[in-house]
Amino acid sequence: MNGAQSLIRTLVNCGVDVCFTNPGTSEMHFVAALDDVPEMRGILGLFEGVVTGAADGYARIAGRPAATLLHLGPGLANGWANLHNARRAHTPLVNIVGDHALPHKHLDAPLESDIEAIARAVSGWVRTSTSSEAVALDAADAVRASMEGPGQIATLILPADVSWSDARGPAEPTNPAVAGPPQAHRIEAVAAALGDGQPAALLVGGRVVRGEDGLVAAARVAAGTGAKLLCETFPPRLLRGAGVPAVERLGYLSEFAEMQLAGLRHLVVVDCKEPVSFFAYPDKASVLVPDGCQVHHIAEGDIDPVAALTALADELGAPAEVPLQAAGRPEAPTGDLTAQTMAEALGHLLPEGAIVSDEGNTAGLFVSGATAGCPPHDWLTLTGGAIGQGMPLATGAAVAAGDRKVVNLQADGSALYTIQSLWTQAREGLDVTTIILNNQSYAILNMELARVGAGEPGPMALSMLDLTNPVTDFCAVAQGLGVPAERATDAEGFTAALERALAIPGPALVEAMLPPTL
Ligand SMILES: Cc1ncc(C[n+]2csc(CCOP(=O)(O)OP(=O)(O)O)c2C)c(N)n1
Ligand SMILES: [Mg+2]
Repeated sequence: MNGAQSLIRTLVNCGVDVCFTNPGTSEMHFVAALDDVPEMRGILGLFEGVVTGAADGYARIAGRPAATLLHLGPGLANGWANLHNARRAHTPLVNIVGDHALPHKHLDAPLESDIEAIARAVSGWVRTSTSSEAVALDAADAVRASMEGPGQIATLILPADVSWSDARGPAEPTNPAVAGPPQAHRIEAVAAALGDGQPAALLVGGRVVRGEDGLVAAARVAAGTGAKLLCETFPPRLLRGAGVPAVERLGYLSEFAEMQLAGLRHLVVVDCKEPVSFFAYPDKASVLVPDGCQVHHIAEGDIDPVAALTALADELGAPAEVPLQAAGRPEAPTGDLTAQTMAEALGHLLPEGAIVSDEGNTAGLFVSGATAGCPPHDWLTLTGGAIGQGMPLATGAAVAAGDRKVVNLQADGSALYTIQSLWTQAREGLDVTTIILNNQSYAILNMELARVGAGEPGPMALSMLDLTNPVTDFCAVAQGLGVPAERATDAEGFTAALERALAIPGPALVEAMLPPTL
């Protein structure tokens, strides 16, 4: 057994049996070893941003890490933006980054670079494996590290000679530390503070909103105190729909978020960050917690946030029954195809148990409202603001999804960063319905241009935000990458095309032609 074989066998022993890859020469022993360990499913992505985003999407749904295989520093750097999003999502993810053989490194061959430096900026754990005898233990450590706390990125750098030299054999898994129980004094103090009758809100995210237990615990606290229930702006995975406690997401626009938080005296923050505005704007606040509002944390460090919220609800004597989202879908829309009618069509048709990868950006504004009463589904969002995530995330989610349908709500500009995700979807037969929101614009940047006070834009400035020359033909692109596609120009046509696409048990794409602004 060589190092690569012992590494892959160890990953499988540790429960990592999907590897999204984009390999090169230094990873050829790893690639060859895939046939020796048939339990490992290798999935090729045609750009590293697809590979890393897919690994993120996979873990958000599977609840356990996938591996990536990346080619030295440049491969890792190409995949970096979606690793940034995964880091923000606290996604467990194991990168295997190939490197030159150790005796080759000092020669400064063309692909030599400081891989550890690039890796450290997104990884909670980084190690370069230095011998084929140690690589199995290194791999087991990497998997364990990826699952530490809420989840993080672990990067194992794999020199080519560590892959090709003789190894002892695979290693067994080691367990991550389990989350600690809630701290009674903390819970009692927050319960007492919330008892003062002043305006309060709960801001929850991360693990709290992934599943029913957390959402019910949060809704109980809200019901028991009269506190408002809010969710972080971009949760990694939000369970929502009919019969599920509904949470209101904090707005992306700081003006809107400030209105949601106005007048609060207590803000209990659980498994997410205290709210700050996405960007700084001249003469506007960056910190969104209102003056005079006390911020409380009940589950810092390694404490299980759902257990802490449940303990708080119990401490408050909160009711067991909480308000649940009522069922309901919009009627099939008619007339012009707009962001609003597109949203209604999706709400009309969204399948039960769907997984939505949402990179809809401005044209997706009304979708949350239109789908609120649909049967229960999971919503995956752009956690780190680095666009080009939606299509890779949908791809990886579909690998983990079993028989659940994945719907990718995808803005046009962001689609064009990682459009080759479609090829992987076609090759693997993944059940993803992509809705391209073709507004032929970087619409949000037109809005931001005005908001930042950059002055009256000239024609050159405006052309930097305009995608009309030429207008992308997404149907042609999709078909070229092996995915059937239809273009829709009115509400009835879109609804019918979406219904047909959803009925296909594999990838399909609908291109919604939308006005350039909402
Ligand atoms: C990696 C990365 N590059 C650039 C940006 C800046 N950026 C933010 S939104 C945007 C354009 C989005 O356009 P589109 O996806 O079509 O959505 P729309 O604004 O039209 O709704 C760009 C370029 C970013 N957020 N991330
Ligand atoms: Mg656009």
